[in-house]
Parts: sequence; C-alpha cells; structure tokens
Amino acid sequence: MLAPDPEQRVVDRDELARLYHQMYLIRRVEELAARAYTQRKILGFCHLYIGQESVAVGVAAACRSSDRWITGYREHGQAVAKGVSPRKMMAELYGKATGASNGLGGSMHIFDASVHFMGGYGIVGAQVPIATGVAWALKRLGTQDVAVCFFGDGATHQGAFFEGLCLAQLYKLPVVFIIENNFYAMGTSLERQSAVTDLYLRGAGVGMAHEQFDGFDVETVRERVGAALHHARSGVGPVLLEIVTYRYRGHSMSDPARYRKDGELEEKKKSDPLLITEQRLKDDFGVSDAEIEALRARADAEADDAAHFADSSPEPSVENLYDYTYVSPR
Ligand SMILES: Cc1ncc(C[n+]2csc(CCOP(=O)(O)OP(=O)(O)O)c2C)c(N)n1
Ligand SMILES: [Mg+2]
Repeated sequence: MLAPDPEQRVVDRDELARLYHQMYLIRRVEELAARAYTQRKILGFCHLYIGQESVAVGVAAACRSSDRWITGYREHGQAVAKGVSPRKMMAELYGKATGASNGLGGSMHIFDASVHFMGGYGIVGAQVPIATGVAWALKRLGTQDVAVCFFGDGATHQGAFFEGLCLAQLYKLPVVFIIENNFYAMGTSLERQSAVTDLYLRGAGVGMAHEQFDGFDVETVRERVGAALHHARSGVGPVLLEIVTYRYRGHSMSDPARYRKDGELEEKKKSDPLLITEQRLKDDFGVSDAEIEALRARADAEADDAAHFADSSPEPSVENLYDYTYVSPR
C-alpha cells in the first residue's frame, strides 16, 4: 500500500458536507440531463456517471487545482468535480454557444483549460497516452503538478493503455492513472472481458506502483488518491489505481442495461456513495436531517439553474462551425 500523504488534512464537518453537496449536485445535474435527453434537447451520445460520483469528488478533494485531468466520454461528473461550472457543462450537453467547448463538442468533449480540465475523449483508451504526454510536459516545465487520467475497465485491454503506461513508468512521469472499474464495458461484464479481473495487477507488468480499493466512500477515495498523488508528485514515478465502483444506468442513454444479473443493481445501491456519506455526516458529526435537506435543496437549485441556463442559451452560429477544427495561424 502507498504511504499516506503526511500533509493531507483530516476531513472535518464542513469539508464532508461540501463533498456530499458536490456528489449530490453531480447526480442531480445528470438526472436533469437524462430528462432533457428524452425531450430531445440533448442529442447524440450521453453517458451518465450516476453511482460513480464518489470517485470524481474524492479525487478532486485530494488534488491541487493546478493538477491536470484527462478523461473519457463518461465525464460530466468529473468536469463538475474539477470545477467546470454546472452551467457550462449543461450548456455543452445542449450544444449551446455558452457551453464549455462553445457547443461544438457535446457530451463526450467537455474541455475547460481555465480549470485544467483537459477533456473528454471518445476513443476508448486514447486518453492514456495523452495523459502521458501531458505529464511529460509538466515534468519538462518543472512544475509540481500531476496529470490525473481516468478510464474504464474496458480501456485496460487497449494497446494505447499499455503503451502509455510503459513510457510513463520509464520516464518516471508525474501521472496517476485511475481505472474506474464499474464492471462493464458497454454490455460486456468484467469476467467476459478479461482473464485477469484484478485490473490493477496490470501495473506490475510495467514496474508501476499499483493499488486497488473500493470507491464508494468518498473519504477513502480522497485518502488513497492523496497517497498516489504524493507518490507521483515526489518524482519517483506514476501510479496505477483501480477504484472499484458501479454505474446505475445503462452504458449510454440508448442502453436499457438488460445484461445485469437479477438483483445486482439493488445490491450495489446498498453502498450508494450518497448514502454512505449522509450516514457519516449524521453519525460522526451530528448533522441533522434538516441540514442534509438544506444541502440538497441548494444543489437542486444549482442544477435547475444550470438546466435553465442551457435551455435559454443561444445556439452556436453557422460562421463558427469550423472553429477549433484546426489551429488557426496567427
Ligand atoms: C477504440 C474504441 N473501441 C470501441 C469503442 C466503442 N466503445 C465505446 S465505450 C466502450 C466501452 C468502454 O468501457 P469502459 O472502458 O469500461 O468504460 P465505461 O463506459 O464503463 O465507463 C466501447 C467498446 C470506442 N469508443 N473506441
Ligand atoms: Mg466500465
């Protein structure tokens, strides 16, 4: 196990309430996105993160704001956790000019350099070598920042994954690779994808520090990712983490998820990240039901505001259609 970060502070009442608020906000924003999708206000692909919120929020709580995040297409929750405003995130889903990528990216291509959120990529595993490149730049520039790369269980079977890991380890780059193992790659269960189901063991093959843990408790995620960041930041090399999680919805909005075993979803919901944290707030900090309700009400209002903002924002104009396709010479 990686040594904990000696400088990480203990989570106090206010911090835990903040993490709960963030997780609830992400879930609420996505529930509204699902509704907007059925109303055809959001078009194209839309992959929801519901059930996995403790991962993004726990990682954000461990990171410095200047750490760079690189991720895949299931990134709405990560974007909000990293600091993309719910308004900009939702407007991007609606394809509006006020969106994080000016409405030209959509659900899979949220990008906001102002908060060091470096995308949103639709090709499974493609983000791994991109993160290795970002980490290379961070090292060459002499920063103390770390690249954090998220991807799914399915991505760990890609060539790009192995290639990215090999180079990152060889050059001892400051990067933390995070497998979000939600047990499915589209409709294919983990046992049907891979002979090795403890995916973190892939790190051993390239000599990389590796660790696996359950990600349903946001405090555990914060603490273990803090240890990994501390390791990567100290210059000794990258880390591969496997965070065990679960997605409640189908792969994308068009997937009814009939491939699950009977009762599996209900069983997993017993360790719902929101439930765990709500219980901790009550048991450890004496937070009342009324206070929990107030946190939720605030997040509900923020999510409603984001949806209203997206709905009432203008479409991108036709003149801007080809902007950002290629870098314009200056
Ligand atoms: C190279 C490539 N192959 C196939 C696809 C189609 N595809 C999109 S998502 C996905 C499953 C990926 O599953 P996983 O990595 O576990 O991520 P999750 O969706 O569970 O977050 C596949 C096969 C793709 N986008 N890119
Ligand atoms: Mg998966």
